[in-house]
Amino acid sequence: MAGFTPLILGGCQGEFSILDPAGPGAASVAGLWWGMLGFSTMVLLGICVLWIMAVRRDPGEELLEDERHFRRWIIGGGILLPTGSIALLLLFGIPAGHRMLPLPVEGEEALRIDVTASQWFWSVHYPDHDIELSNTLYIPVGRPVDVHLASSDVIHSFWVPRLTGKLDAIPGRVNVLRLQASEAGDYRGSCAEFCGLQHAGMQFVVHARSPDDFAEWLQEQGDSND
Ligand SMILES: [Cu+2]
Repeated sequence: MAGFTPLILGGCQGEFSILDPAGPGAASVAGLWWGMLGFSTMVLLGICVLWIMAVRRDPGEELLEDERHFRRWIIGGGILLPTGSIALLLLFGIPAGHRMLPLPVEGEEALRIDVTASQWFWSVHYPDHDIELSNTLYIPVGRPVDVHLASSDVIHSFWVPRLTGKLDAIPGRVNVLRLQASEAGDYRGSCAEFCGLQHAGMQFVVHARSPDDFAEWLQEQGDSND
């Protein structure tokens, strides 16, 4: 255990870590992950206690086979515990999912970026600014961004672990994913749905820039498009 722990914890950091969030969507995913880890640890400990009690029981001990005893385990452990666990998960899971939806926001309108996934690259288009990029997105820090996701061939999945949850790009339809960065930086993203031989190489980068730097970048792109 002592040998494996550093190896396992090594996965908590890095460019693809959901446990190092840099945006509100990713922060709620990370919170949910920690909650689930805590809850599943308690369930595991409970099972271990029952297992130890069963192993240590004297074989000659008389079993309590009355109906009340059975009912307590079946209703408590088989119905109430799973129902309560699922309800608790939904209570925290639904708001986390809402942060990925393109819901109306107060203040500045969300920036729209159209992203089309193809084997094996990402085409990026800013419809309001007439900018085309590939495998790269630029976004302003602190402003919600709605990524309109499409696919030109098979199912792909758009995922920037440090910014928000993942969403599938499905041929024939457009799915919308809300993402937001709370600090400037370069965030790596990847296709998260196996889509063919070069799937592992289907990566991209989201450059989050301060609003001023982003406005400057837009200006430069406008110049280079003219
Ligand atoms: Cu893929």
